Amino acid sequence: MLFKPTDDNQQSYHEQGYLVVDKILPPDQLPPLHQAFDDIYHGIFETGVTPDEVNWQHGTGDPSLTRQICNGWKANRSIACVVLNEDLARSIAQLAGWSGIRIMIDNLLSKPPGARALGYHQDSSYLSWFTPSDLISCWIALDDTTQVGGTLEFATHSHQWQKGVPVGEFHGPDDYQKPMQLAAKHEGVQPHIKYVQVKAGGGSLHHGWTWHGSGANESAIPRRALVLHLMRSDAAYDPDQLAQGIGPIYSRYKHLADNQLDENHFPILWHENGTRTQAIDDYLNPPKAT
Ligand SMILES: O=C(O)CCC(=O)C(=O)O
Repeated sequence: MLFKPTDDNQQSYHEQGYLVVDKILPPDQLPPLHQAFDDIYHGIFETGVTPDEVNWQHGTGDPSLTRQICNGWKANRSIACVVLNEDLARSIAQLAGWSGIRIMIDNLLSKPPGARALGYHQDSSYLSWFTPSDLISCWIALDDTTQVGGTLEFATHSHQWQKGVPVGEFHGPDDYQKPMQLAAKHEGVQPHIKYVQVKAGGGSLHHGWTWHGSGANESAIPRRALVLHLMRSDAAYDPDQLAQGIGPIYSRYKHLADNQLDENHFPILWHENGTRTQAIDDYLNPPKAT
């Protein structure tokens, strides 16, 4: 992994609510990830485990939508090698200023030429069923990205705006910026938009309350991205949120007797005291069949 945050990066991330990074992954890691995306969207799950959310498959998925799979790391080891990577996790934790970090969910997003937009949103308005509810996301471009190609975009400083509730459509809305424009109006500010335009292997990191979304892909090349949504290593289920209902997918991993997050589903990727989830390395390097 190539990304090592500097003090300036940290300051910029906390001020703006995001950081754009030229190089997160080396080029030789891209072809296995492209293959993994292809396999997963064709229903080929290398490990035999189905991802937690399969929102698009070849043959049945709406071709005009951006394709989405959640927790591809459970299905494919090329994805897992990035999502569970300790060096990357350490760098992300250092950027956030955390002493330990765990994966909450990954997202495999694929927006082929002609595919529609993804609506602006704040991740934490969907993903705050844990406490402390701090969230950081790492978005890794697997193709060169451009504004016309529907790259990720951020409203600068918007992590300091009001914490909203989910509004509008995520997949293929007519006016993808509308929820953010309304939020900006409520703040009394004119939004300043930053487009993440990087070479494949670059990307960005953003705060859980930063408004972001992406336009339609009006270019001739695909726009694939691997996204890691991460929480602090000391996060646990929030009983108040559980009582309100957090949906069937992530509540099913709740222990009967306590609120601890199960490390099989939410592994600790790095901690300054060395307590990375032990099973990760066996999972990434299974014994060879004889
Ligand atoms: O890739 C996109 O267009 C949206 C990504 C996103 O919502 C996220 O990284 O949280």
